[in-house]
Amino acid sequence: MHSNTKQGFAPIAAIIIALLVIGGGAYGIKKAMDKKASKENRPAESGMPVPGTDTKEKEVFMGPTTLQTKLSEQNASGQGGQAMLVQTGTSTVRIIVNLVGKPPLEPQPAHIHLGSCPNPGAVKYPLTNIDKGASITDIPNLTLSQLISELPLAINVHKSVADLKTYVACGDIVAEEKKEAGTSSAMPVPGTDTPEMIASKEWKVTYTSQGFSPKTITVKKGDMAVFENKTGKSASVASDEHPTHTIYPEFDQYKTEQRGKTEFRFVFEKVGTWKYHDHLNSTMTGTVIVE
Ligand SMILES: [Cu+2]
Repeated sequence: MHSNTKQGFAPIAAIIIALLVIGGGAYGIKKAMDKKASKENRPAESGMPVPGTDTKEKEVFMGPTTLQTKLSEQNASGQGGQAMLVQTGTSTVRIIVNLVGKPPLEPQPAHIHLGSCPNPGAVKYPLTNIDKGASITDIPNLTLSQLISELPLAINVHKSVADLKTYVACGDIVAEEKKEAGTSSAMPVPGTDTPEMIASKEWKVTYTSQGFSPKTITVKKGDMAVFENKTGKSASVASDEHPTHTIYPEFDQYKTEQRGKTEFRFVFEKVGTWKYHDHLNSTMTGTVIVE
């Protein structure tokens, strides 16, 4: 009896310890997964788009906070629109700028400036150049509340790299959370009042030594694909055919300011089936179907 009790104790203690370890491990894994989830964007995770299901950025993250900034036309540019500022994790703010009204073919620099429109001050946070009316920027180590504490700030869009002095659109960031219902919130935009067309999506393609994944993505016209090079080697995403890239000549990382970067962002404005490759390793291929 006595020895039985002793023998029985050891396995029970072992089970308790095991449970504690498993529990602790699971907590750690969950934390890691939460972190990971916050870094990845939804389209890449969910794979193919489901027509009709409008997956908004704000549904992706726990406790999202979104600010909406109206960008007003400056200097009779014919361009205006909006910026969405979304907290996409514990310490990243994503800024999605969409302009409507005859976007020029050349990239347009944009920044968050100190101060207010129409004459904001120094650049506080540079944004991704606006390409054909759209740009997405992730600012790490920043929260929306921190950003709000730094107000007044303004989002300002410049005419071109060559003509930074001419402002084409500007909007003061306001610390008012975007209301769920009023997606359009009656934002007047030059030349249009269809705010629906503003919501463009971002699709992630990861490039590893195994190739591009997903190998084929189906996007909507105006959506942005983000090609992330995780091969550890130089790569350059380019439209077929190698080496001339004439099928979709604009779709060529090397020709953009993102040349040599590990991330290539491109907005697909042409409907069609676009095969591409890594120009530095042309056996690695993928396809973007633009509907
Ligand atoms: Cu090539």
